[in-house]
Amino acid sequence: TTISVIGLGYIGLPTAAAFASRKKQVIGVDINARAVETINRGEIHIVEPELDNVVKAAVEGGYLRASTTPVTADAYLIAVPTPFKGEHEPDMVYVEAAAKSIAPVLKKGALVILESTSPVGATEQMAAWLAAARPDLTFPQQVGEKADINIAYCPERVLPGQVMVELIKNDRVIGGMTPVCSARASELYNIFLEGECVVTNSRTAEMCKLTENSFRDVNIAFANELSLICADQNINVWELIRLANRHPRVNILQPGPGVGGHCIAVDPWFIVAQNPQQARLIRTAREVNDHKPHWVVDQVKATVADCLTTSDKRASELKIACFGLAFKPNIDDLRESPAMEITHSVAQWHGGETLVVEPNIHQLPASLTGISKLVSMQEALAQADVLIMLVDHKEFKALDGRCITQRHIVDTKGVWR
Ligand code: SAJ
Repeated sequence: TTISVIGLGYIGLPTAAAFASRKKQVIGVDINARAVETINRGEIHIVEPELDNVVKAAVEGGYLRASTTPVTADAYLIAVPTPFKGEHEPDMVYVEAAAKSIAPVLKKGALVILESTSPVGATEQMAAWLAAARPDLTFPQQVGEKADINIAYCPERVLPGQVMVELIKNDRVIGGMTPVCSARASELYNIFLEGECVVTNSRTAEMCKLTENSFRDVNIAFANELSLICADQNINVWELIRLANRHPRVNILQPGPGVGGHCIAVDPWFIVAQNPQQARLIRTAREVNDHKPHWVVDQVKATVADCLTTSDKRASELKIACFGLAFKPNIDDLRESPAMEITHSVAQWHGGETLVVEPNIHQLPASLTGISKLVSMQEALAQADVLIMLVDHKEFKALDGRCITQRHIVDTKGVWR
């Protein structure tokens, strides 16, 4: 079996490597020539624990190679991004381009799997693009089980930072366009999967992926809303949640500076875009979570004002230290990070110096250079008048509370309570 993975990013590359590690011939395809070169050298262009070793072994063993042009294969897995277009609408251009790029090399008997997070109906749409490009072949939407090409939707559900473990251990939802499509897709994933393949149709599988991330978003929104209410009522929200969670049927998540990353803050909008009338709770949860960084910035402004009333310093002499930039703890990923958004707003607003502590990076991102300064945790604690805790990195949690002499603190993660 030859497997071709289209899109060698955070999902495609680990998946390609997982198949190759089971001694399958894998050809990864990406439009990014530099990523292709890097992979062919046995190296990786993304940060993910353990991925480097698996890719290196797969390339050296001759099981994995990358290319910028599509090739004929027995199975295709499409793992390209589905970003927004306009106001929170899913943009299917990359899926469309991927489908159209494999269409000319598609041979009778091939299996095509879509893994990208997609709106409901995307797999049928992809099948239509393929059918339009290849009138000489038959597809499941035309002839059902007699089709020359099998098509399925099988969403990824791995947690960044634990991809190589979750890819193999997690159960997998398999949404074939027909039962045979599902059976073939299950057989393919069973090459490396230790979790179970759970079979359904493509529309349910598409909705399932969106549902999982919306569930998490709604639950985080509940925690974030509680944090606003508790601040107003002078109640410690972390203690409150700890107590409420002692109830056998209550399990509240943790509030924070907002919701970041490329999935939880995006996928719920795909549901809202398709069902704006019905998806009221899902939309509101998104709005609650997106509002949280603005609320934190207001808290910072109020805390700085408070600090000024008790200090003999002028505003331009005050130093503010922001702890953490990443979108969640113990990673270096700054994209779509509420901590970045808050730090940027604070640094632009504040007349004095803004210090940044982020143990996982060595250099500030471009948007923060010139308006803030990357310093060590010790420097920030020694110099700053106001502390803002944004990400509960292990280094910050390990800090001895006696090192903190500041009285003016905004703690969005309850680390320094
Ligand atoms: N967060 C909170 N409070 C919490 C938990 C998380 O504020 O109690 C915040 C994080 O700080 C972060 C954001 O939510 O800013 C998202 O982080 P996350 O760890 O919940 O999720 P992601 O984005 O890293 O990965 C999610 C996972 N989905 C679910 O857990 C349902 C992962 O399994 C998916 O594969 C991934 O999205 C994806 O690719 O869709």
